[in-house]
Amino acid sequence: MTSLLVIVVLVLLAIALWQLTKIFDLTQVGSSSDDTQVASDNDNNIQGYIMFGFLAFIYIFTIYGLLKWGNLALHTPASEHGLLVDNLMNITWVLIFVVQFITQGLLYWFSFKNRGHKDKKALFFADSNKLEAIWSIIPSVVLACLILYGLYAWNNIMFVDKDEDVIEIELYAQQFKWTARYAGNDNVLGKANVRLIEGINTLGVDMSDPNSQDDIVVSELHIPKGKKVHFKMRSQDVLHSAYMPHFRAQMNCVPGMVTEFAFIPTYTTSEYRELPFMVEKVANINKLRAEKSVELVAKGGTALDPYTFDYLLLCNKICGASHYNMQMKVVVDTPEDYKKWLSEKTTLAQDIKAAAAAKAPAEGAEATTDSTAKDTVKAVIDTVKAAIAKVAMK
Ligand SMILES: [Cu+2]
Repeated sequence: MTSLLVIVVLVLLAIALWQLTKIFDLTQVGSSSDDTQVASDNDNNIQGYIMFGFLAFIYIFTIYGLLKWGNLALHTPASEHGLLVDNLMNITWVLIFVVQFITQGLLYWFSFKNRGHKDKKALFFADSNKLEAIWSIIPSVVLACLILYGLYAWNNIMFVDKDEDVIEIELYAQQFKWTARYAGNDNVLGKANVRLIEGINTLGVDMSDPNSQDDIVVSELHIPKGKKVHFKMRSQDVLHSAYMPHFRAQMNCVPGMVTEFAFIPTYTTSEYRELPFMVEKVANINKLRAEKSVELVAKGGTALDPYTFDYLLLCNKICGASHYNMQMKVVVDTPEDYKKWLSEKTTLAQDIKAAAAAKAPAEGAEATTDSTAKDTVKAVIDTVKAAIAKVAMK
C-alpha cells in the first residue's frame, strides 16, 4: 500500500513538473531569438553524449548486477546431467553477453559518429550483399550450433534405457502437496486412477493390480546417490511442475497423463551441505536470521530457527493460493542408508489393512458409546418425570 502511495505521489509530482515547464515555455515566447524548434549542432552534440552516458549505465549496471547478485544463482549441480545443463546455460550466457556488449557499443558509436551536423548530408545507401551475408550467416551458424548442442543435451537427459537398472518412483501432485510412491520389490508401479481415491488410498492406487501390493507411499522423498531414479509424475487437479533445482530437473505434472524424468544424484545431502559454497551460503543466511531474530525478540516475537540446507522438490507452476508452499523435502542417502530407510516403511496394502482393522473396533466402540448415551438420556427423562409427578402430588 505504501509503495502504491509513493508511486501515485511520484506520478503527480512528474505531472506538476511537466505543467510548470509548459508555463515556463509560454513565458519565454518572443524573448528568445532561436525558437525554430530545429535541433542545432550544439543540441545534437548534447544528445550524442547523453546516449554515451546511457551506454555506460547499461555496461556498469550489468557488471554491478553480476558482482552483487551473481552468487544467488544456482551453484554446483547435484546430478550427473546437471553439468550438461549448466554447460549449455553458460555457453548461452557468454554468447548473449559478448554479442550484446559488441552490438550495443556499435549502435551507440554509430549514432554518435553520424549525429546531425549542419554541413553533413545523409548518405543514400540502398543495400550491400556482403553486409547482408555477414549478418545473416554468422548468427545462423551460431544458433544452429547452439540448437544442435541443445538437442544433443536434451536427448541425453531424457533418454531412459528400458534395460537399465533404475528405481521407479511416482511423484503425485495435488493442491498443495507432493506425495511419492515407491514401486516396491518388483520395481513396477501398480496402476492408479483418480476414481479409485478412497480413505487413506489418496493416490487412487488400483489395489486389485498385483503390482500395487508392494507399493510404498511416503511424504518425504529419499533417493540413493549414484543410482538412476526414474520419476513418473501425475497430477490430481491442475497443472503443476515438479522442480528440483539442485538436480537441474523440471517436468510438468499434467492431469490425465503420466510425464517422466530421470536423473542420477551425485552428492548425498550431507556431502552437499559440506561443499564450501554451501557452508558459506548457510552461514550468511543464519547471520541474517540472527539479526532478524534480535529485531523479532525486541518486538516480543519468537526467534527464528537456524537454517540447515535440504534438497527440495518445489512446484514451479502457479497452481493456486498456496502454490508457494507446495514443496517436499528430498533426501539423498548413501545406497545403504536408502535401503535401510525403505525397508522400514510399510506398504500401502498393509496401511489400508491396518486402517480397516482400526476402523472396525472403533465402529463397535461408537455403537457402545451411542447406547450408553441413550441410556443416560433415558435416566434423566425418568428422573425429571418422577420429580414432576412429586410436585403434582403435592
Ligand atoms: Cu502446484
